[in-house]
Amino acid sequence: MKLVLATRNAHKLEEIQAIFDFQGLEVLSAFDFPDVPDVVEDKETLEGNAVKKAVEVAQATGCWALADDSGLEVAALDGAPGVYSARYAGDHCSYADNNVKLLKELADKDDRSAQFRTVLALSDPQGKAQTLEGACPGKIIEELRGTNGFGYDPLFIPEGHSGTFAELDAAIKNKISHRARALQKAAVEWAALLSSL
Ligand code: ITT
Repeated sequence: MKLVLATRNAHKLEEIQAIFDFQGLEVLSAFDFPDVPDVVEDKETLEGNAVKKAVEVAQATGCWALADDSGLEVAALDGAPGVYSARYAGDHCSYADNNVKLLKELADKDDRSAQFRTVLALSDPQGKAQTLEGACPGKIIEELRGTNGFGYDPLFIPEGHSGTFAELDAAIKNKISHRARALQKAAVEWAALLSSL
């Protein structure tokens, strides 16, 4: 059976494929279906957007689909950028623009604690979806460090480490990240379901 990873983010796709063993499934991604329209992420929660992405891609392709919606939640900013992490600095902004904006918003804040959170949604071809999540606590530093990864990685030090996600080896990020934790949970909770596809 085919499973479509409902993302057009190449970094995310690479991480999901490195973390999760899809045991015998033929794994495709949104890049393999150029005619499937981009999903508009207009929900107010990570859960809402994850379900929307999984359901729309499953219904459009006729395959099971797995979507990941992730965000950075900063305590001193009441959980922002959260569900708006991709476009924090405005529509069509770059990762660099978002990092500049985050540093500006945090300039006068002492509390630098934050977490990354991932919600995974798995949808059957008819659009029936289920979700689970993973989080990674840490803190936001005051200057960009490292070149690995993507997004806010150069500003985020995960708890228990001294390097940012962008300084740590990809293999370490892929063991401890929000995405890794959600996928580890999926491997347990959805094992029977995924192996029956
Ligand atoms: P898809 O919807 O196509 O999967 P996307 O980039 O829009 O791709 P999200 O909405 O889930 O994906 O991601 C929101 C943003 O959160 C993303 O653009 C990054 O800026 C940030 N982000 C997500 N995961 C991250 C990670 O592991 N490290 C750093 N930043 C991350």
